[in-house]
Amino acid sequence: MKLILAVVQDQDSQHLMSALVEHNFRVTKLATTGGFLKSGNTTFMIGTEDIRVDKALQVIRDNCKSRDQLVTPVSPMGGAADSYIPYPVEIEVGGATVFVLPVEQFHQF
Ligand code: 2BA
Repeated sequence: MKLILAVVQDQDSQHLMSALVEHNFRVTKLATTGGFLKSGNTTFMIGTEDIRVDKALQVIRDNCKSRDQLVTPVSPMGGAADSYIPYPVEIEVGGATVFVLPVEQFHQF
């Protein structure tokens, strides 16, 4: 058995949840916060048999898209802070960041 942890953008979370349930995956959805943007994202916990991991990855890939986002750096990189004019820079936030972990034991009491 594997545990899939997938960090996705909030905008994709409802579609992804529906698609996973439609494909008979058991899912837990967590409200999370990205360390870099310090804004909300969504993390899915999906426990599934090894043989179904590829299907889960496909459903995630099909329902999550990457987007460009403007970010204003908070402070200059080693320069003088008093003359610093913050310019927004564009970064690409990925469709999904996915970890696949082995599950040693699974219990439901
Ligand atoms: P955040 O940490 O808020 O990062 C959002 C986006 O900011 C990242 O998109 C990346 O494009 C950029 N970014 C992050 N750290 C950066 C840095 N040190 N320098 C420059 N740009 C940086 P993604 O890479 O697609 O990540 C989306 C979200 O997935 C992350 O939100 C975080 O919540 C999670 N994540 C990504 N990699 C992770 C990892 N190795 N471990 C745990 N969570 C991760």
